[in-house]
Amino acid sequence: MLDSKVYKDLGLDDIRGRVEAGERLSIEDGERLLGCPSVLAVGALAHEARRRMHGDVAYYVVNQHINYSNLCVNSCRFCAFGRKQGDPLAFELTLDEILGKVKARSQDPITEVHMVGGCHPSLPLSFYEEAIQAIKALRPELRIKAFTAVEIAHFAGLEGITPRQVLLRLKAAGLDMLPGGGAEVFSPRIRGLLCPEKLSGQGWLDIARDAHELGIRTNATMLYGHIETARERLEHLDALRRLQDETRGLVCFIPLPFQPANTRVQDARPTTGVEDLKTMAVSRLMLDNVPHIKAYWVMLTVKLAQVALYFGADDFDGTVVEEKIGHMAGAESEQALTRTELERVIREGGFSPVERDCFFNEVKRG
Ligand code: V47
Repeated sequence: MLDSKVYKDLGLDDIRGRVEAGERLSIEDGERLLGCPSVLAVGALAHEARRRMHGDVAYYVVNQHINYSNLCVNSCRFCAFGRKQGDPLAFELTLDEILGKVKARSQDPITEVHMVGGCHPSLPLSFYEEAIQAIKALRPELRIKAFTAVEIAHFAGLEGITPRQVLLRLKAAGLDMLPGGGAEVFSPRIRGLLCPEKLSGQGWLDIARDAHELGIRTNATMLYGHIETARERLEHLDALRRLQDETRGLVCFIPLPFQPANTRVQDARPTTGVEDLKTMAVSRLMLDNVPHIKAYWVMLTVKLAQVALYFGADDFDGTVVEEKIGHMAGAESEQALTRTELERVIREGGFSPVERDCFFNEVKRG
């Protein structure tokens, strides 16, 4: 933390005291931090909270993203990935093609497959069960983090069963965890304007709760930097914090800066670095019960993600290899990082790299 005089001058003395005492911050505290003109003062508070939880460790994972299809029944205005049938950029992988992607990486020390797609109009749940089973048969040591709460709700609708039943079937097939996508901003106002067909914010939270109750842990995201207010961001964080008080099932939170290219959000501009760092820091400070905060380099760029490790983030995500959702929306980052590159960026940032699996268990290599 910076000198107490700095916080006194900024009118944030009370918040500094609460962070020092490990007390919970209110939504209003969060608004004051987001509005604070000194990104360093806010960042130093978040760094203190981060250091208490994780010391100088920064985590990364050796993973592989697989997008099985971008066909989507929804038309979210912020999304450049989803396509309708017949669109020249629409794609759909067969089971063999999904397995081909896993086989192509069989020499790499991957521990996690992150698999998501759009809300495909017709693929049955059995397709996803078979995909999970086949990947596990090929490489039993892999953890499969797949299908957002939005996809789970969609599968349930197609099959005429409950999201809980979908989760149970996927778990039985070998699903280890749900990724954090689809949360966007929970505000009904924002969803009405940007993604009216999508599962509601409350629906997202309910499915995450179902998953946690069934022993399936999840991540959570927030897509920010479009038309949401500071208050709506903070209410989103507060909703996640309340869910976590109930279930303890959230592993990692990922603030995603909106990438505007090829989207239908009017007058949208990319976020700025200071906005990204403040949002990261406020996320760490508000989500006092969520163990990990991810600097997702794909959306932030590698350089800003490295700096974000001083603003509350403790995780760098992973090698990724082939990313579509951010890059179709103009993300300027690389497609992949090697383990050596990830470790170098973390180490040169002044942190100790620790390889983890999807649950943040340390991976020890012989
Ligand atoms: O749900 C869509 C977002 C998410 C854009 O759980 C956009 O470990 C920026 O959830 N600009 C998918 N973001 C990515 C995601 C994720 C990524 C890495 C790790 C994990 C994890 C989860 O991307 C979507 C949506 O919120 N998104 N369009 C866009 N134009």
